[in-house]
Amino acid sequence: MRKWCTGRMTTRAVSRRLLAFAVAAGLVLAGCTSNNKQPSGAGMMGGGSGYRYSAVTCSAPSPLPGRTVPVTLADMGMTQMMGGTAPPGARMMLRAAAATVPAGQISLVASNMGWRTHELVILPLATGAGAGQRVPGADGKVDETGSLGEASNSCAAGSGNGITSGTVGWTTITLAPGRYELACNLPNHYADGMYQELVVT
Ligand SMILES: [Cu+2]
Repeated sequence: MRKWCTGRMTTRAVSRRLLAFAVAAGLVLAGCTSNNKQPSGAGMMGGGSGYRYSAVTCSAPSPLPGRTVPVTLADMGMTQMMGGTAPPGARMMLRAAAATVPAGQISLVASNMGWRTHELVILPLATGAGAGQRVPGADGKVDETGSLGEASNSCAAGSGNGITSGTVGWTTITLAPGRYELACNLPNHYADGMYQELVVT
């Protein structure tokens, strides 16, 4: 702070303006965070983790067929301009509101509260395999063989070009008892932590 006070007049004025802007932006963000309902599992990330939970601008039809399972997609990006691009090591997350659901029709509703574009793919888990153990290829994506469906549309059901920041995508699938893995398979997103096991009983 001291260097701003000793800087030239013009630099000082600009710095003050930037500081005021940063403070204002911080207040706005803090307001958003406290007003928005935190998704279940958010506590695991700890307070002030840096994850952004933005309001979503659309919603899935209600009710959807079968059991509805909300899924939160989030990241610690900086701008919506990034689209789905993410380097290895970026922090992002995928959290389903339920870890166990009864077999049958299940509607997964994925809300993208992050900055980046995301998606939700439902993959079978092989016996003995755990979520997060798939090895991405050179393209940063995991093998989607056996996929049971996906929500990758903005404000719409089914497959598309991704769930853009602040929107919702959903899909209804029928799952037999077993273990499944919910994942975001945009490049590097799986390796960056976007996966969770879903047990169907
Ligand atoms: Cu993602």
